[in-house]
Amino acid sequence: IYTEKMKNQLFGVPMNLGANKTGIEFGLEALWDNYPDVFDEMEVIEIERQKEDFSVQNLRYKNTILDTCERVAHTVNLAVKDGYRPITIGGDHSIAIGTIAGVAKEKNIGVIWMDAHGDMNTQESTLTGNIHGMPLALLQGLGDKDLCNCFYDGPKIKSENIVLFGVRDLDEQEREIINKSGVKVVFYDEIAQRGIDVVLDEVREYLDVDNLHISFDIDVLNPEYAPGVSLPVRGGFAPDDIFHSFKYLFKNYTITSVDIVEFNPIYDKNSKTMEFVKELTEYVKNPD
Ligand code: B3U
Ligand code: MN
Ligand code: MN
Repeated sequence: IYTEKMKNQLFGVPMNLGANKTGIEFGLEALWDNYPDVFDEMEVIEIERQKEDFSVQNLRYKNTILDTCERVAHTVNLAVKDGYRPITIGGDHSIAIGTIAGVAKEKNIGVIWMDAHGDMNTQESTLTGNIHGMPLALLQGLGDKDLCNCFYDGPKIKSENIVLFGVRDLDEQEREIINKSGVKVVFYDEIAQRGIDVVLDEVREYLDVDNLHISFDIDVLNPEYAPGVSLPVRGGFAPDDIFHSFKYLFKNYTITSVDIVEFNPIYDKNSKTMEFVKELTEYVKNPD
């Protein structure tokens, strides 16, 4: 049978303020320069700096991040309405506040959040004040009200429809927030011990949705393979594990949308990370 392939639309968001780290904003340019055939048609959503209240230390650059995410949500939403699968390249992970809001307004989605971190801090629990450590909480309606109400008021995703995958570094209070929320956490160690196929089947059984958004933080990889991230964490996946998981997810769900975030070319070695991002983007653009 002939099934029509979903058309992709590639977006780029050169945001680094959520990580408060230099380098992430150069990721898109590096990809563009090195692999023009893959990233040619990427539409860039620019950062427009807003006035910030710098006495606020626990939500750094909140106003600019909110403004950017509102525009990201709007753009992604139009793409979804037009029948496209938006693929958004970061930028830091704060941009997922926008991408997921844009998709969730149209579709009932589950989210698999592949990350070494939990990204479930709030302005009360954060130790860094960096908003890229908070998006998954905000999307469930936990944390700063303005950010929670990005694009439209209220929570975007039900906690029971979220799986955190590959985690190996949680802050103490963040762990409590996660446990209370009911989000399913699959730690990297468990995947390494029990095997990725067993765990993926369990995820499939648990996440009882048709539509799935993949939010992929490159630091879920072992830094040996992907050193080009702002906050490397020991351990983690090899690229083959990731392609295997993506294939499984594309086979078992309708993948509505994908984020690929946190590429920082300043810390890359021999372009390893950049090449991985290129290959993953190619796969998502043309999954088999
Ligand atoms: N949990 C820490 C560290 C962190 C979160 N996400 C990343 N790093 N990439 C925080 O800042 O909230
Ligand atoms: Mn992240
Ligand atoms: Mn991370």
